Amino acid sequence: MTKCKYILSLCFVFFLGTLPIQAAKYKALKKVKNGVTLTGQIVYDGTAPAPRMLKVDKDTDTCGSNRPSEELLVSSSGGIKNAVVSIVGIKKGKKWGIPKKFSYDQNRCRFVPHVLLVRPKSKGVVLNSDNVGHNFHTVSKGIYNINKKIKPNAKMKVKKKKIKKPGIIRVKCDLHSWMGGWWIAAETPYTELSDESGKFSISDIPPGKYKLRIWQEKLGEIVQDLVIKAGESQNLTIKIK
Ligand SMILES: [Cu+2]
Repeated sequence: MTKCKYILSLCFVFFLGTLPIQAAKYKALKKVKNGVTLTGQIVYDGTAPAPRMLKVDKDTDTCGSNRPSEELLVSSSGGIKNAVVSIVGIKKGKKWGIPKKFSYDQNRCRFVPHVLLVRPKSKGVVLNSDNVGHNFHTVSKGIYNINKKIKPNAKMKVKKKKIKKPGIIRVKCDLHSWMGGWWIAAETPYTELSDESGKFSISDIPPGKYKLRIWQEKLGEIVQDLVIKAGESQNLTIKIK
């Protein structure tokens, strides 16, 4: 088990650097011809481990007490929440569904939502809803790096174009070691997060041959072939561990 975890963490570091494998610029069309919907469920393969407990040992009046980590959320039926599902290789397709403007919160010393999908180059705001300060700190491979203190009940603006390109941004707070979150700057609108039961539904996919990529912060990444044929909707169950 220890060895397995070690290998996964190695994979994770590797993929953090390599996630954007689609270099061509994406073009949104007015209408997608013969668009197909792909539905599916991301499922934990086997019995999921009990959530790791986070040690909350500072500012406890605001932050609360020890609580389960959100790094791997598995439903009673095995569905994994917050897996990033993306189709790689679509150069022209549907309009962006991810808004141009985002809002991210720090509330009771946790990041809300735990995983946020953003559009590259979009603007947004990082709130601090707490009556204690946070030090908002991002880690990424040249996508959006900032290390800034946000005062109690204040906010920080993220200006347009600060998020330079698609990829994964890890978010943390240097004042509260247990705080952790993720921003995913999507390559195309064909990127979604799985819901509480691990389900996703990606619509308007132009027929073609692509890669389906699943990334989960704790389990790493898997990539598989995806063939979309006109008039044939698909439903997939993808097991990861
Ligand atoms: Cu904090």
